[in-house]
Amino acid sequence: MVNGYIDLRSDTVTHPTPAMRAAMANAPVGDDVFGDDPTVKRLEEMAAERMGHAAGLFVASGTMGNLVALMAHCRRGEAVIAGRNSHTFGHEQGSLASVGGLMPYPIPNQPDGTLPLEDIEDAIQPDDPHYPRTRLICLENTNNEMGGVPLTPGYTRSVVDLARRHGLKVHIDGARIFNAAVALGVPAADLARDADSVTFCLSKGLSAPVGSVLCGSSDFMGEARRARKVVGGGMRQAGVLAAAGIVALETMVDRLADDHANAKRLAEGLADMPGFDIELGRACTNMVYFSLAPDTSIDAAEVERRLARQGVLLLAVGKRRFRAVAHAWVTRDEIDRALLAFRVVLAG
Ligand code: TLP
Repeated sequence: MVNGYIDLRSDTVTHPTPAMRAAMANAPVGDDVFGDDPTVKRLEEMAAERMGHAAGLFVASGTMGNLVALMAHCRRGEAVIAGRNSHTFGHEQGSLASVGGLMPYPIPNQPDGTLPLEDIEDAIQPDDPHYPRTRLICLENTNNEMGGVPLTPGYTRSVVDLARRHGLKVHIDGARIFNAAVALGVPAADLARDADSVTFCLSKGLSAPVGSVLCGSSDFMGEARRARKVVGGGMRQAGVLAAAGIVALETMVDRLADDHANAKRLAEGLADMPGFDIELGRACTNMVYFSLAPDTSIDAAEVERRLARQGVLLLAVGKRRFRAVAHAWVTRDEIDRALLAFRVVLAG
C-alpha cells in the first residue's frame, strides 16, 4: 500500500524503507561539489563496482543521468541513435535536442526491446558535410515501453561491437538494469560493463527516495561532472540522499524477484478476464502492459477512474491501453485484491 492505495502506476511511487530513513538521519556529509561528501563517494564507488565500471556520479534522477551522459559523450550538433520507444527519445521532453543540442535518429524498438543491428547501421550518418556526425548509440535495459523487457548481455555486446567498428560510443539507460539482471540471472555488470556509460535508478524498484548513478570511465566522469554542474545538478550535502541509495543497493536488489513474480501473477489474472487482452509472455520483469478487449465498451480513462474508487491506481497509457507496475510496496495479497477490483470494474 502507498498512502492508502494499491498503487500500480509505477515503481517510482515506492517509499524509503525504515533502514534507509535511519541511514539518512545518520549519514556523514560534506559539500559534494567540493568532492567532500564521504557518503556520496561511497555510493558512487559501490555503484561503479556493481556496473563493472571505474567511476560513478550521483545525479538527481534518471532523466538527469541520461542527459548528462549524452552531453558528456557528444558535442552540440552531433547525432545520437536511440530507440523510438525509449525514455531518452520519447519521455525526456526532447532535452537531448533542446538542452544538449543533439540530433536524435530514432529507430523503432522490436518487441524484445532491441534495435536491429541493420537499422542501427543504416542510421549512422556518412562522413559528409550535409549530415551531423553520429557519436552515440543509446540502449534501454529493461525497455519500459516494450513491456519492461530485458536486453541480454549477448545483444548488448553485439551493439557495442558494431559501435566500435564505427568509432561510436554506447550509453545504456539502465533505469531498471537490476530488474533485467535478476530476470536473466546474471550480475548487472554483465549487462553494463561493455558499454561506455550506464545510468541506473535508485528511486524505482530499489525504493530509495531520490537519485540515480551514472557510471563509466574516470575520464568520462570528469566530463560528466561538468555536464551535471551546468544543468544545475551539483548537490551539496547530498550524502543524506546517497545514504538511502547505499541501503537500496545493499538490501533491495535480490528481492526484485518478488516483484517479477507479482507482475506475473497479475498478468495471469488479467489474462483470465475476457475484458482484457494481454500478451502473457511479455510480463517478464515488474511491468504489465495490457489492453481492453475490442468488445469492452468503456475506455481506459474510465477504467482508471473506476479502479481508483476501488482503491487501485494504474496508468492508462493510451485510449485502451494500461500499464501496471509491481514493486516493493505491493504485496502478493494486494495483487489478488487488485485483480478482484478489476473484475468489479469490468462488471460495471
Ligand atoms: N520512467 C517513469 C515515467 O517517466 C514514464 C516511469 O514511471 O516508468 N529511463 C527509464 C527507462 C524510465 O522508465 C524513467 C522513468 C527514466 C529513465 C527517468 O527517470 P526519472 O523519473 O528518475 O527521471
